[in-house]
Amino acid sequence: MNTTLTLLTTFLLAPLATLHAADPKQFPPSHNDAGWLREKGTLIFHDPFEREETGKGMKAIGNGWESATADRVPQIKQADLDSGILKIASATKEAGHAAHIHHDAGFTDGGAVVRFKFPGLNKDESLQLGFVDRETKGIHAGHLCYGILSQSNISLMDSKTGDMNLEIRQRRQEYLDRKEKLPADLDALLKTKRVTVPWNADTDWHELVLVTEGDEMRLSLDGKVIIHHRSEGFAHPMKRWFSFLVPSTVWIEDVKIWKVN
Ligand SMILES: [Ca+2]
Repeated sequence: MNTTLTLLTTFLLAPLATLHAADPKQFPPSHNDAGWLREKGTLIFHDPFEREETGKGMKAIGNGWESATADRVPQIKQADLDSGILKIASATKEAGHAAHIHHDAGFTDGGAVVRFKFPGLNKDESLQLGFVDRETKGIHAGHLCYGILSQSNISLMDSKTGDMNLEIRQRRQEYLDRKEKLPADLDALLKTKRVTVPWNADTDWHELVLVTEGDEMRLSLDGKVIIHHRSEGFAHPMKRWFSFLVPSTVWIEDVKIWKVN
């Protein structure tokens, strides 16, 4: 086999999911998504959380925040507004679901800028944030696409054409129920919908920027693109809600949502 062919074969055999992992050559330090949003976009929502909540439930956060999980445990306080910080502590066990809050967004290209920290109150603190459209059929609960931060890595996921597509979800569930390995074609398909990079979580404040532009999604931390991926679901024409899913504890001090178009 000649060298060209060997290289080509190596390229073709490389796992698809790793091909679009963050490449510093493609995103030099001068590429700044917060700047892109400010320059090209319109600020459609801003919440600095400088107020006190009006009651116990997650809907008491005010300023248009809603929660699909608040009514499961109305007696437990899962969101506390304290000194300009939204402190989320999920009653995951009691509610049978991680705390979920969302706010209207409404863009095709654009994104969110979030100041957050893991307070270090629990092990395995994680944060999933992204976009939802419950008005489009064929997607479980309208889940479109997400950035997911765990203690050891950060992922981007196209759920719309991946694990939350109703046909894919149903087929996958049959194997999960039987505790069987996914068939190769399904496994390979799902791997193209998600990319992951290693990351070490800490308890500092960070500025997170999550954007979609065409079929690309990018996640930046403190001014640098950490991970990006291209997948057809990211191009969904209507990111109707911006949502947080918090299984444990997370503090958020500022949220901005920008529409580029
Ligand atoms: Ca604040």
